[in-house]
Amino acid sequence: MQPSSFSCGHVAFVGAPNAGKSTLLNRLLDHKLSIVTPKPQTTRKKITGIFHDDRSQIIILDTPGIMDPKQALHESMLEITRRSLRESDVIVALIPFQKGTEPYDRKFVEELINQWVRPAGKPLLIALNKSDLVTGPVISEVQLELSETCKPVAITALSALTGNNIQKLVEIIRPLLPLDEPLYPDDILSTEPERFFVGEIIREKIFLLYGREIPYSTEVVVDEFREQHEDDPRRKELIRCSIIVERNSQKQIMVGAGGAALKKLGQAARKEIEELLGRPVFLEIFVKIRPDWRKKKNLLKSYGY
Ligand SMILES: Nc1nc2c(ncn2[C@@H]2O[C@H](COP(=O)(O)OP(=O)(O)OP(=O)(O)O)[C@@H](O)[C@H]2O)c(=O)[nH]1
Ligand SMILES: [Mg+2]
Repeated sequence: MQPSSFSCGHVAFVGAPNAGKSTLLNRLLDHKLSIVTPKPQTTRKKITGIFHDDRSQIIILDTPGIMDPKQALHESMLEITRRSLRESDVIVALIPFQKGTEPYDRKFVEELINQWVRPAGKPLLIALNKSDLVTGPVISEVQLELSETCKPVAITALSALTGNNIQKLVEIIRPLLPLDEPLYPDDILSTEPERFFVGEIIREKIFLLYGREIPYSTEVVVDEFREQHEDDPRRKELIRCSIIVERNSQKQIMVGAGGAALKKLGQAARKEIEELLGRPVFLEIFVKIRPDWRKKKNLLKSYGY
């Protein structure tokens, strides 16, 4: 039986690309669910992660970072963020500290609050992330400034990277959740299927292993995911994926001399997919050219955007 003071609801994490939204989700879940890379625009779709403790169930919606859209893909990513804000009961705006003359990006925060958070009409919490990057009075100064300018229900500084102060975030979210019983069983971490995360792992490795435009010009499609028969635990699971690129020159970079780059990608991805699934897999990757896929609505739709 759940304690009578139980709270449950949906919380959207929003912010700039690279703010640390996915890192924070993973830290709260104590599980690597959402992919994280040092490059902006890593997350392209909504990732649902479910946080459990004995007094709460927080259904966290990790969203694509808000940017100026340059092509149809970006428009779709922003629509995913907009929809997540509508689906949420509470919004956590994740604002990272930055090194340099300005402690945070004031211009972006104004846009974030006025154009994204306010229209959604939900209670606003502000989490100042990357507090490990700054020292001295700047943390309390920024908290004070943003309390006055943005009028959030609550504000806290934390570090998703080190885990410092993340429990405090749970404490300020909990009283704002509308439901008094859980929506999901307590052993469920996400509502997305395994095959979605298989594609995400491959995308993460592309972001980490390839430079310049390559990560942004690629998409991963899981074509086949043949579940293993339970009565034969040694049989490898077959996963067939396509990496979509825009041009032949990108395909050549993707594959590399003698196939070396693609092999390295496949090895890195397979290792992590096996950790996720807890069983051996046979991973086949094909590289396909779809000119200008990021601009074509029908292709984007078929890739789930
Ligand atoms: N120093 C520091 N780095 C952090 C912190 N949180 C996240 N990062 C780093 O910031 C980078 C971006 O993190 P992500 O979690 O991918 O950021 P995101 O907001 O999900 O980015 P998009 O998916 O592109 O919108 C990674 O290199 C993280 O390791 C933090 O608290 N401190
Ligand atoms: Mg992310």
